[in-house]
Amino acid sequence: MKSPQKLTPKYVHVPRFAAGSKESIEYLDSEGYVVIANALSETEANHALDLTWDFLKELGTGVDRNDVDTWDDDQWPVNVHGGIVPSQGIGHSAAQWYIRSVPAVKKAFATVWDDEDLLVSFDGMALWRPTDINPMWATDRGGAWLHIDQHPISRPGRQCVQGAVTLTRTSPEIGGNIVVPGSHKWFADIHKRYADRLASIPVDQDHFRFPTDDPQLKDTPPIMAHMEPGDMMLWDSRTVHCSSPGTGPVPKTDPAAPKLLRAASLVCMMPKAHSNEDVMAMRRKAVLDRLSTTNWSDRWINADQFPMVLEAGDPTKYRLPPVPDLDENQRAMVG
Ligand SMILES: O=C(O)CCC(=O)C(=O)O
Repeated sequence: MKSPQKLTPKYVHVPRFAAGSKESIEYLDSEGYVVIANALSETEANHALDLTWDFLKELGTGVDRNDVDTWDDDQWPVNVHGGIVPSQGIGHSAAQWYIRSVPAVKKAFATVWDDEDLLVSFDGMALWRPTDINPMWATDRGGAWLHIDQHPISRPGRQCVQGAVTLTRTSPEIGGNIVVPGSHKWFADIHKRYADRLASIPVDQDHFRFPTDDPQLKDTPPIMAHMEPGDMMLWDSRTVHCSSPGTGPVPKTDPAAPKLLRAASLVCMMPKAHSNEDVMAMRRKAVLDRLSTTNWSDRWINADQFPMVLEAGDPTKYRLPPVPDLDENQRAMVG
């Protein structure tokens, strides 16, 4: 079997489209992903980054934005796979609620679904710490966790479009999100190609690791699209994707002004019509309990119960953010 490390994504500049444009939808339909230019302005992206640091500080473990010595795992929130912080209240942080409320973010999703009545995920964020300070902070390498986020049998067709709003500029050295262009069109055959593998995956599990020795990847290798601060990548949950560090070396950290290599907000909106009253009742309670979720809003999935989160140690050492004071628009997105 091919070693995952050999599957090196190609860093490319792809077309970037306005939120809500017809062209963005055509590109998403054909390629399985699309980059929305400046869903947040650079000023909004910087504000969201400040709010992200407020969240990290308010965890109460001593994380200090200006002191990289306080960013190690004993103080940092639990992170999984590609440096994603999925829990400890992040889904209800002021940063995440701010990003979800920026009109262009909703507009992009509303155009995908041709529906304004959307529920938002209570997702987390990819927060990559500088690997020149600690190489152990490197995220999983692209290829190690190439996946789709939709069960190939129980969820046929387009069911979900995921998003990642980057607050920082990507570069070939740093890395970022990777996608396999057009691979959403492979989805319908997965149950035939990988019947054995699928047999061991519960039908309600929307995560399928895509084999890195699949011959289709030879002709269509993964790409890593350049993203400016505030850009949002949208991808169909059937599209093969993940994230990966770049080729390095990463920018040298200034100890007087340390920075995250990457900060990206995971955000996903689906039609409310795909959900139901029981799920929405759980979601309203999740706001009060500050529980995070995966990308799916049509089903209740509690990210604070991820095995990797539970195994990572004592969740009570982190203080939760305050219960968010949601406006009417935000409450409508809870359901
Ligand atoms: O952009 C990233 O960090 C990867 C996100 C991802 O793979 C996912 O949310 O499924």
